[in-house]
This record gives sequence, structure tokens and C-alpha cells, in this order.
Amino acid sequence: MIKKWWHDKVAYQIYPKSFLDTNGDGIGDLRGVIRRLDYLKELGVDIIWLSPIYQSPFVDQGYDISDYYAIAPEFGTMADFDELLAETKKRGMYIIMDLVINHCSDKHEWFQKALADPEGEYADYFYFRKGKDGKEPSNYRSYFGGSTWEPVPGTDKYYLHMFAKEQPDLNWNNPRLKKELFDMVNWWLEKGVAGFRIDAIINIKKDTAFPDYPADGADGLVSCTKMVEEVDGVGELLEELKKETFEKYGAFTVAEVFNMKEDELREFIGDDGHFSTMFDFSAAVLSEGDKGWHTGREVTFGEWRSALFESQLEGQKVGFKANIIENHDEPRGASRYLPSYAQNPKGIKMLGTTSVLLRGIPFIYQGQELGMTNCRFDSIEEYDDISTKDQYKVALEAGLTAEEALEAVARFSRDNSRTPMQWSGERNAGFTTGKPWLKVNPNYIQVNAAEEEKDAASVLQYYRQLIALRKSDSYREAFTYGEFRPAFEDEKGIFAFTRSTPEQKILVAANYGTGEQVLELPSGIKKLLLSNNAEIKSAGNRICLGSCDAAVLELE
Ligand code: TEU
Ligand code: CA
Repeated sequence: MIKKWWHDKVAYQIYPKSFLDTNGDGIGDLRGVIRRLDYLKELGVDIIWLSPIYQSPFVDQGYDISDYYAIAPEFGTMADFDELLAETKKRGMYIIMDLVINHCSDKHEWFQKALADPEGEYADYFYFRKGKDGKEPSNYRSYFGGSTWEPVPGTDKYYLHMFAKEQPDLNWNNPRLKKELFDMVNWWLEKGVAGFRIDAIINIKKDTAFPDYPADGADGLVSCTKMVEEVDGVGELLEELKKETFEKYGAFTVAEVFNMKEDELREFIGDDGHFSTMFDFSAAVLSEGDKGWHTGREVTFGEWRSALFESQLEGQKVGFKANIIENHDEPRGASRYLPSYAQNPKGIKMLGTTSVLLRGIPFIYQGQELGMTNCRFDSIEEYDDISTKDQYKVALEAGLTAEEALEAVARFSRDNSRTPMQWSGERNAGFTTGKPWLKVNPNYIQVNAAEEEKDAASVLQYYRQLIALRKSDSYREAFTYGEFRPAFEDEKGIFAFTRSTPEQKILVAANYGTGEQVLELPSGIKKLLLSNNAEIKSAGNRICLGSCDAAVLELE
């Protein structure tokens, strides 16, 4: 394995709209990010991923870009961005941008020109297709509901959108379009960003014959995922993207990849892979239900652990995965992965321990380090997210009552993790002096950075220790390159693994169950490196883990 500069780094995702508002308009901004750089530095963060900050109509919260070269005025100016970049560099940190190039906004000038001249060159930047028998060209359902095909006004054509109709898909078969995208990526790299988080990238390769597939729902449509699964050759496009851009700059890239073909892992994240790393969604996808709304299938502890272990074992053969428990599309990890008796600071620290010390690049999502949890919304109007609203509509159409539909979308709504960052116990959690764009989770009174700063036993202080341990001179090598091996798999409720180099053996062990467990270790304990329980008991070759106890030990 060739060593790369980012292997031992810790990353942090900022959702700028909800991070910190500095001008009272209720919307987080770049100056807010600048103001909290020292906070992030102290946490131990190296790489900051900014969810999209480009100019956008915000139909899908900035994942619909109308100008790739401009900063959204809601977030600030290019001067603010340059300052952020400089301040980050000063602290030895890196910025990565969100790269959304499967689609753009319908307000982007390319699409506007395409609409103005549906036979012209810009129409070929997108997928404009004639309908079939007066209907859509094919039977695909978009990710946010309804057909993927939207009529092009004044023509007998439709354009393709895998996400919202305001997010037309870009035609990656068009060399001019590709050149425009590559130039743009290089422009940001020239500016000094360290790389990108790459959005929904697997979707760029389509079978442009757009064949129908058997319907998978009562609406007579089939998920547009199908067209991605059924086509080969995305690798060539990804390789071209890398060669024309990232590779020239030694950039760090983390891809959002679903539906990868199983044997492609090495091509994606191996030494010469298309990307530096990609998110491990193996746990997240377990709860995918088969309904048109995301109620979430119940996942057992055993299933969850096996999925992660399997993914770790596969991942380490070829490279590094990026480990997450939550992001801006997923519910809060504490609410999702912890049983109810563990949804407290101790349990949350346990979850942090078993996630951050896995092999790979840890990505911490804003507020995770505080123990932020899902938020209760009292009505559909309180939600903002386009996907939640669509799922609610589908649930109503399926015959659920308004109350049931609200309940159905609550657990997996993307707004669970998008509520404002909880900085203090002051009004609006110290996020804004104005009216926050999205509800603040009422639990901010207890769960907030200012309180946790004062409390030595807080989740925040624990995350600091956890990250410091991972990056410490003595253990950095083991936590970065050390082999991952599952441990104590037969012990009920135990989530344990070792990280070993020829010189060191570290055991990470946690008890997700309710009863006490005594683990017989293969060798003596050299040192207790970290625990979420100050009174943890160990003697000789044994350690006793009570419910929700986590311990990190160096073994003889
Ligand atoms: O998410 C991609 C996305 O929505 C996937 O979960 C998709 O549903 C999956 O490929 C299905 O298997 C990204 C962003 O993270 C999200 O916030 C955006 O809304 C979306 O792309 C569109 O840009
Ligand atoms: Ca603002």
C-alpha cells in the first residue's frame, strides 16, 4: 500500500446552512465557519468537508448548483471563502468542497440555454429525449418521487432528472460538457482546496437507450437506481475525471457511492483507484425498507456489527474507507444505532469509540461530537427537506392518515440531522440571533457546546480525547495502518476488534448489551488507553464491561 498524506487524517462535515449564523438572517454562513475553526482544531479535525456553498436556488439545499464559480450570497462572498481557505491553511487544516456533477440546477445557464434552443448545442449537455406514444421515454422513478422525465416546454421532448425536476442530469457523453466540468474542478484546485466530496457520482453513467424495466411499485415505475445497476463502464468516466483533475494536484477525494458492483472496490479505492476513499454505507443501507417512504426496517445488533466488520475486512484488502455514523442525509447515529437504554452520553461515547477507531478515515458530522440526536417535528410544515415532503405525500397516497404519515417519515427524515448546531444554552442554541431557517432541537438546553466545554465528562471532551488518542505519536501508526480483526464475536452484545501492527496490539471493546460481560483477553493488559467509564474494572487478562462500557486497551 502506497502511503498518502490523508491516511491518518480526521475529517469533519460542515452543513454550512446549520453551522453558525453571524449576520442574524437565520442562515449559517462562511464567517460562521471561520469563527469556529479553533473549535474544530481543538477537536482534532484536519479535513473539513463543506456541503455545497455554490450559488443555488436551494431546491435541494445547494445540491442544485446554478453557478459552480460563485458562492451562494446566503453564505457570503468569494472573499469570505478565500479568507476561510487562508485561515484553514494557517491552522494546518484542509478544505474539501462538495462536487455535484451528476446534475446541476435548472437555473444554471446551460439548462436555460438548452430550454431556449432545444435543438441547440446546450440541449446536448443534458438528456433531451422524445417521448414514447405521447408518454415519458421510459418508466423510471426519480429518487425524490415521480417520473425521472419532465416535459421540455413547447416540444415533444422530455429531459432526464434522477433527483428533483429542478436538478437536470448532465450528459457525460458530451466532450464539451466534460471539459467544462474538468475546468471548473481544476479552478477550485488551483484556488487551493485540498479535494472534494463527490456527490452521487455513480449515477453519471447511463444506458442512453433508456430501456424500460419491470415496475417495482404500484405507480408502474421502477427506481432509477436500476438504470445505474444495469449499465457497465462508469469506471472509464471516473478515470478520465481523475486524470484530468484530481491526480494532477494530489487531491483527496471521498466519493458518495451506492450500488457499486462488488468486485470493483479495488478500482474505486485501491492504490490507483478512481478516488482516495469512499463512504462506508454498509450499515446505513441495512435499514432500507421497501416502501415509498423511509420508515426503516428494524436492524438487529448482530446484523449491524456483521455488516461493518465485513466491510472493514474487505476494505483493508485494498485501501481505506471513510467511516461515518451519520451525515446530512441520514438520521443522527445516536438515535439510529443505539438501543433506547444507551441513548445517553455514555452510550453515545461508546458509539463514537467503536466508529472513530475503525480502520479508515473517520468523518464526524457537525454536532455528532456533542451527542446531538434526531429532532421531533410537530407538523409537515415544520420540515423543509424535499425528500421528506415527497415521502409524506407518497405515504398519504398509500392511504395513511396525516398523523401516520408524519410518524412514517419522522425517523429517517433528512432534517433530523440538519437542525442548527447547538452551540450554547442561549436562545436558538446560540446558532443565530434571528429566526433559524429550520427548527432547533429543544434538547439544546442540555446538549450544547458551551455546557460540554465546562463538563470534563461530556461527550465533546470525550471526542477530543478519542481523536487525540487516534492521532497520538504512540498510537497513530496502529490506528491508521494497523490490521483490523473482529474479536469476541460470540459474546452477546459485544462490539470488539483489534488493531495491530507488528509492534502493537490494541483492543477496542464495547458492550452494547444490557448485562455485564467479562472478557478473557488473549494476553495481559499493558495499558488502558481510554474508557467512557472511569471505574472500569480489569485485572490480569480480564476486563469487565458493564452495559454501555467501552474500553481501548493496549495488550501485551
Ligand atoms: O445524495 C445521493 C442520494 O440521495 C442517494 O442517497 C441516493 O438516494 C442513492 O444513490 C440511492 O441508492 C446526494 C446528497 O448527499 C443529497 O443531499 C442530495 O440530495 C443528492 O445527492 C442530490 O444531489
Ligand atoms: Ca447568515
